[in-house]
Amino acid sequence: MEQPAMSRGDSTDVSLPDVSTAAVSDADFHPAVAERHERLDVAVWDDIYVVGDVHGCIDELRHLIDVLSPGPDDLVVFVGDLVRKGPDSKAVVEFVRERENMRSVRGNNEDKLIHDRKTLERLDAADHQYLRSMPVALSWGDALVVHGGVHPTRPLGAQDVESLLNCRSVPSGNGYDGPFWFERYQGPQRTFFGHTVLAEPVHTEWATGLDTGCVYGGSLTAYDYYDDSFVSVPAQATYERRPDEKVLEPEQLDA
Ligand SMILES: [Mn+2]
Repeated sequence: MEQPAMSRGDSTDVSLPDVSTAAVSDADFHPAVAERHERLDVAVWDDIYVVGDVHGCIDELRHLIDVLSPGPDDLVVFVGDLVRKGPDSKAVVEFVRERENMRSVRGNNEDKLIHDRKTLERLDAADHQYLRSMPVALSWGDALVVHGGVHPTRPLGAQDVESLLNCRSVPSGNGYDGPFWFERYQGPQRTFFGHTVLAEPVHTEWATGLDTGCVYGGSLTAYDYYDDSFVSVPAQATYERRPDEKVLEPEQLDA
């Protein structure tokens, strides 16, 4: 039976998930993911922001961080794809790497560099070391951050690194035709993701999509976790062209 995706706050009789059972541990993941899962102790952080795909857009990243103005006790988590396509991947990697309160999961574009399927001339050994150190999954409470997404019906333990990095439509392989994993997914984790380019952020009870296509002339978006709100800054240029059919409009999704 298909249940409609719900926006948080739509209905007062939606029971909140039991965080004790929705909290993931290494044992829940595929072994290859478990060794690249980082569990965060969020008690040590005040605010938490989750940021969409940056793709080398350093000016927009600086602008967004200026607007958010996180203090040293506020955490900024990125959904991956810091690199490639945009103007200055190296500057973005350095920006995140140099800040104690910033973390990113691995995106499919970091994965291409890690496995030498693509190269970026300007990245040095320290940059590559940092890319390899990035976790595939980050979690706290009942929250999970992965680049692509989680399959809505498969157990988490059956989803390998490749799957979490590239998940988009279900069944997989039909690109931007949908249906999409986040239209079907019913928890138990609240999952934050990038990878699928959206005209507007997706925000359902269980899934929050943050790639608003900055490198394609869209915007760079952050989600304020405790305030349950979005902050976006516009792209300063269109750095790479993308066909309209590969940017998801809200009306294409089950609401
Ligand atoms: Mn991306």
